[in-house]
Amino acid sequence: MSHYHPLTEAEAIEIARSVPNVFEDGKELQCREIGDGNLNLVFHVSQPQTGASLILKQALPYAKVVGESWPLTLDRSRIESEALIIQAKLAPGLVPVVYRYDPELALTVMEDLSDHVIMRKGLIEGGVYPKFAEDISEFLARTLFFTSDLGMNQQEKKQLVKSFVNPELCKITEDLIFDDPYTNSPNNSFDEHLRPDAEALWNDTALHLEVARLREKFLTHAQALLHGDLHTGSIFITPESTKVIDPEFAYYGPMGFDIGAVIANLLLNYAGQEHWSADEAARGARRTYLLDTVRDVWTGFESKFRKLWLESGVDRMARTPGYMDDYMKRLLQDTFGFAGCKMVRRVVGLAHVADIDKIPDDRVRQKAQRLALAIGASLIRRNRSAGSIQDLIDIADSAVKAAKD
Ligand code: SR1
Ligand code: MG
Repeated sequence: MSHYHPLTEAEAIEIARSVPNVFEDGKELQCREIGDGNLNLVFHVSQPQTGASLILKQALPYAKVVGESWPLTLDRSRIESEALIIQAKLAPGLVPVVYRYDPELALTVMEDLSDHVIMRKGLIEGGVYPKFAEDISEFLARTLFFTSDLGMNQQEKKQLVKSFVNPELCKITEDLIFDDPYTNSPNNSFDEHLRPDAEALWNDTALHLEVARLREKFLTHAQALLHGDLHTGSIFITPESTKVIDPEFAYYGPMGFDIGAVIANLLLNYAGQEHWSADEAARGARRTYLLDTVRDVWTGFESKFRKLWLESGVDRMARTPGYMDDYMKRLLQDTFGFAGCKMVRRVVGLAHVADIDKIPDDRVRQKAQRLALAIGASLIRRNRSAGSIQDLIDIADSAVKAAKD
């Protein structure tokens, strides 16, 4: 019989103590539950006398953000630990080290990254991360390429597709990102001043057609093993280091979904600068930094992915002249579309982001929300005609200019 139960802090200490070569015997351990995400318990166990520490992450059998009325599989804990192990092999140093996975307790014991900050918080506080674009483009290029039919044995890939079928977590995305924001769903949540904007989204059938196409890709296009929830709350950062965490939404899907997630969250912070920058000059400079980062993420990803293709490609037909250029163009277009969907859902859907929600002044928050919606909707509308990352920068720039007029 399963001995699953949500751990107490005392039990977390006991488990942490049993991990070899971390803590010194006979010295006190302390524990705090620090989970501030939507789904899990996270225990930080430390030994003040030695400075050693660990993280224990335990899946709850329901979505914490909603409560016990929304049951959720514990298998996501297996998916997360297996994804972290694959990502560590493909992108060394860019994910936390996993020390132990306990399937019965749905528990992953991993490296403590408390010397880093959650990137969303860091960006809100004005942090500058010169290594981020290089690191995240490396993570994206290597994890996506080497789990795709371009970079791995295609029979072994099918086995991986099978073990990463993640129906419940995918359904969250299918509903919250690709359905609810476009209808009057009880899952939606938005400030009342945004009702006209939400209703416009519910009635925009041309937009729905684009979202339906992107939703179809998310449902059917098993292109690579995705992280599946790569927002800035899933990234720990310092100016020198980047660590991607929380791949419990991992599954085989379209690559542009991960790339779009990173870009969408940089752009949500860009919209939030209505409040987080002290004045117009600082706002302009900060937005330039964020757009430069967006550009560097895409161009870094593209050049690394193309290099991997040329040096490590396994598919003879993929060397057909013209195919790589066509593939990269489609990836860029998917990135636009998925980034747009991810922006819209964070304003009118169920789970929002602090970059915008924590803006205290109603009028300023409303401006940031409308800016995020305008950029998001444009990216969705224009996804299939996107030709370069400059098109995306232009969309973000013009939305800011239009908001000033
Ligand atoms: C019910 S879970 C809500 C959101 O939190 C996660 O981080 C995912 O983004 C999900 O959509
Ligand atoms: Mg998460």
